[in-house]
Amino acid sequence: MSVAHLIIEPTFMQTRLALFSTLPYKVADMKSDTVRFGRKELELALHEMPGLLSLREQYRGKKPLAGAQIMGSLHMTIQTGVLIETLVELGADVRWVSCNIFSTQDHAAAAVVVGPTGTPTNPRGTPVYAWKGETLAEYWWCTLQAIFWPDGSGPNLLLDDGGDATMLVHLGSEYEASGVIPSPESASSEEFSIVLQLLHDVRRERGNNVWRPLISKIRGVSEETTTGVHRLYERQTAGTLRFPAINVNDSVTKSKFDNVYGCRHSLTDALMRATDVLIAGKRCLVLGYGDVGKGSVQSLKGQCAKVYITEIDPICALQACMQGLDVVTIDDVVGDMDMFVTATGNHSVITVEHMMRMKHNAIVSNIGHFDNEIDIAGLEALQATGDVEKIEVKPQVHEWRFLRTTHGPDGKGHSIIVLAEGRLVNLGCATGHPSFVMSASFTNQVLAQLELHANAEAYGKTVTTLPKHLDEHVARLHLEKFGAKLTTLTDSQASYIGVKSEGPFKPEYYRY
Ligand code: NAD
Ligand code: 3DD
Repeated sequence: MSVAHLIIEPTFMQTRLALFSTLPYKVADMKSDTVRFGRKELELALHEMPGLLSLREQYRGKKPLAGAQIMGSLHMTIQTGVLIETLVELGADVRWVSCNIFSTQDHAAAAVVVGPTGTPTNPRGTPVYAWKGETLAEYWWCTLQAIFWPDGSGPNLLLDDGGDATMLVHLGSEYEASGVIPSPESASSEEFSIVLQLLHDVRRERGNNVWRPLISKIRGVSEETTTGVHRLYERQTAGTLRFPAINVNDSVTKSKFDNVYGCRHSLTDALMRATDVLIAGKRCLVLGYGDVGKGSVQSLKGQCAKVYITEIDPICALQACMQGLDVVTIDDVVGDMDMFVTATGNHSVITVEHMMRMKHNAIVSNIGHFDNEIDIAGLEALQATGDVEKIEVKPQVHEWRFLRTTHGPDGKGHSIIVLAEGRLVNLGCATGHPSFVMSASFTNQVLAQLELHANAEAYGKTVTTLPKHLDEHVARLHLEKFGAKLTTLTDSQASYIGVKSEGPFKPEYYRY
């Protein structure tokens, strides 16, 4: 056997996957039935996504995104599949990963890889590196594969959800410039130690000039969610943002719809699929009463739960009072609640101490972007010392049994039921928001990508939102589905309220 056959590609951590693989995609399965199911659901979803359908019709045959190389890091669901195929129809070259280890819908990933004209044995779709149940090392391996095109080039646009892709390219180039990559052992979390290991391995493989050339070609990013936007504004304030960013989350037709009505639909869907527990009459604590918290409360109240909230912000707290909600602190009520839902975008909102005081079999979940809202790491530390036992009920549903408490059955330890390992429950234990809601979010994403592709350099290294007339356009595209009929302003009415009869209908400072 020649020596060449003995050269073993270095693999990334325990993934047994080559750091720079030549895999054209990696998904859970490419069985014909999986692909057929995914394609059928993509077809059905498109009918429920009038905004994306309208963009495809508007730009049919025009390819306005020709030349765009878009790397996307956003939950690989059926709805995201429609987004991806819209970007491709508009001329973009796309590579994709999910932004969460549990949110991929495997039939969506498979159908997107095959594409509308391909077959499982001859895929002609979009390279996707995502499968439900990735390990953290596999997740970051996927991100690395999607960032590099087969010709070694990188993206010129990012489409991000939570900021992981944006963070990786920024940290990679910053550590190259400083010449030092912190040691993985110095990381404050298991996940960040994996990121650092990835950067070390890339430098070992390809040297110290990989990320700076790559980031220099990235013209901009469009960011999907609140937490990712927060990270972008932090970089803008610190002066470390390397390219313009469009904050898609704060398009009104995204955050006041997806974050509210999407969570209203998908939270109880997830709780029911995960536990089959009756929600009616149960005492449920929603932590955070922002857009997602408001939708989550509506979701639970829709099932006649008794809902309480926690807040730090007096305005949101007052809003809750006006909705007849009790505004409490978790410390005061933790032992009385049957269910917990964190929706703060903050960290350590539910601590191990809180979980030790919870009722037996209390259900604990998070609907915020990251898994640090609930102190899962703290639970794992107790598991390591033998104080807590983790029992899998089914994937993404675990009983954590405390062995030292005495308020469980027969005076023994109590248990809690943690969903999706503290990751966002609506995508980990269900399929997330419905297509119609995601249509508004993703119409904003496509408009943002079109704007960046056409005019990125005009923005500087800033975070901006799309103009109001586009927000109103997105809303308009979705009214017909409901049979809604708008009233037309007369000229005198328009001048009376100081707007144009064709809009925008609100001043910039208007809060919806
Ligand atoms: P938001 O800023 O509107 O709301 C968060 C609220 O939490 C704020 O009102 C804030 O005052 C409050 N808060 C912060 N720290 C708190 C604490 N320690 N205790 C109590 N309240 C606290 O943000 P949002 O748009 O509602 O998003 C919340 C999170 O959900 C973000 O991480 C966002 O990325 C994510 N998100 C998830 C989905 C999903 O489908 N799962 C959809 C949209 C957004
Ligand atoms: N998110 C919720 N449901 C989703 C779905 N069906 N597909 C893709 C993403 C989905 C998350 C979004 O709400 C995202 O916009 C966010 O987290 O803000």
